[in-house]
Amino acid sequence: MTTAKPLRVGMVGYAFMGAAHSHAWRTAPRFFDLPLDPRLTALCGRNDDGVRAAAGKLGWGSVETDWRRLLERDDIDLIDICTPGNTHAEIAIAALEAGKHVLCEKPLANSVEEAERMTEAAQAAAERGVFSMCGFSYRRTPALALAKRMVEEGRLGNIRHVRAQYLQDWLSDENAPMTWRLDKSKSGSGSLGDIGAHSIDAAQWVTGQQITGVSALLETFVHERPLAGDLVGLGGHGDVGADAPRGTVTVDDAAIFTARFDGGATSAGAVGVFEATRFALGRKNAMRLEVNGTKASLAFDFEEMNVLSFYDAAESPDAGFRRIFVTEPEHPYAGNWWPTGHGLGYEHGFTHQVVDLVTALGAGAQPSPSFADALQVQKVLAAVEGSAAESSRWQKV
Ligand code: SOE
Repeated sequence: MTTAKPLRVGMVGYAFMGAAHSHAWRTAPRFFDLPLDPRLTALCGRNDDGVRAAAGKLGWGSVETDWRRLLERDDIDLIDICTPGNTHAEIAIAALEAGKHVLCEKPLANSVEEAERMTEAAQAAAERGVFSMCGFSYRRTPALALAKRMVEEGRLGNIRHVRAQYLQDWLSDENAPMTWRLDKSKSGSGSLGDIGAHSIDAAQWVTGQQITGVSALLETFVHERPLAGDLVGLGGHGDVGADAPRGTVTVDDAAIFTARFDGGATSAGAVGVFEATRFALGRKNAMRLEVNGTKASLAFDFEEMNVLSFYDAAESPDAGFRRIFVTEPEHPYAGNWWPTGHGLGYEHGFTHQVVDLVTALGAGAQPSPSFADALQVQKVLAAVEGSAAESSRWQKV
C-alpha cells in the first residue's frame, strides 16, 4: 500500500480520450513508483445517465453533470480536460484560478487568442504552485522518446530535414456521419488541429527546433455528411441511409505544408514537409516522423510503434537502416513493463503521460509540455490556416 499523498482527479468528458486517460490514471501507479497516488475521484459529463454508466465502467468514484462543481469541491486537486477544443479555455482558466492543477487534451485551444489567455493563466498559477500540462501523448511513445534522446546526444549531427505525416482513413467514406471533429465551432479545425498538431509538436520536440514559418494548403473533400442523430464520436459509420439529413463540414479534411525551423541551439534551421489527412485509404493511424541529419537519420511510424529505424552514416553503406526494437530496460519507460521484446500499445503513451505529470507535480516542477509549449503549436496551426487562406503565401509563426 503506497504512503504517497493522494492526487485526487476530476475528469471532464468520457469519450475516446476520457477512456484513454481513465486507463492511464488507474494504471500508472501500478507500474511506476509515483510521488503522488492518483485517485479517480469524480467524472463529469452533461448527461446524468451517460456519465454514471461511464463512471462505473471506467472506475470513477463519483459523478458531476456541471464541470463548475468540480472546481468547488475540496476533494479535487487536478482537473483533466477531455472535451472538444471549444471548451478548453473556459474550463482550464477557471480551474487554474480555483487552484486546481490542469491536464488539457490537445490541441490546447481553438485559437491563438484562447491559447494565449490559457498560457497567461497557467504562468500566474505556476507562481502559486498550481501547474498545468497539454496532452501531446505521442512524446511518451518509447520510440519517439528514444529519438529525442538520440538527437540530444548528437547522434544525428545537425538536422537538415524533417518529414512528418499523420495518415488516417476513417473519413474516406463520404457517408461516414458527422462528428464534432468536423464542426469548426467545436474542433477549431479538422485534420490540421486534430492530428497535424501531434506532428508539429513531435517534430519540434524531437529536433529541439521550433517552426518559424510555413507555406500551406488545406483541402475539404466531402462538404456534407449524414447527421446520425447527434454529432457522433470518432469514425462510426452508423447505419444512416443516403436520404438522411446532412450537415455541413466546416473544417479541413487534409492539411499539407512546408516549414522552416529555427535551428535550436545548434545550427542552421532544418526544413520540413508536413501532411495530415483522414483520407489516406488503408492508413489507420500512421503517425510518421523522419529526421535526416548530417551524421544519421531516424524514422518512426506509429503503426509499428515499438520500432525506431536508424541509419548511421558512419557504418558501412550496406548496413542500411537498423530496426531498433524499443523494449530494452534502458529505453524510455520500457523497463517498467515487460521483458524485452514484448511491446507496448497506444494506451501506454497516456500512462507515461500521467507518470511524467505526477512526477513533476510531486517535485513542485513545471510539467512538459507546458501551455506555453502548446501555444507555440497553436501559432503554427494559425500560420498554416493563414497561409492556406492566402494562396499558400509564406506565413511567419
Ligand atoms: C482522431 O483523429 C484521433 O483520435 C485524435 O483525436 C487523437 O489525438 C489521436 O491520438 C488518434 O486519432
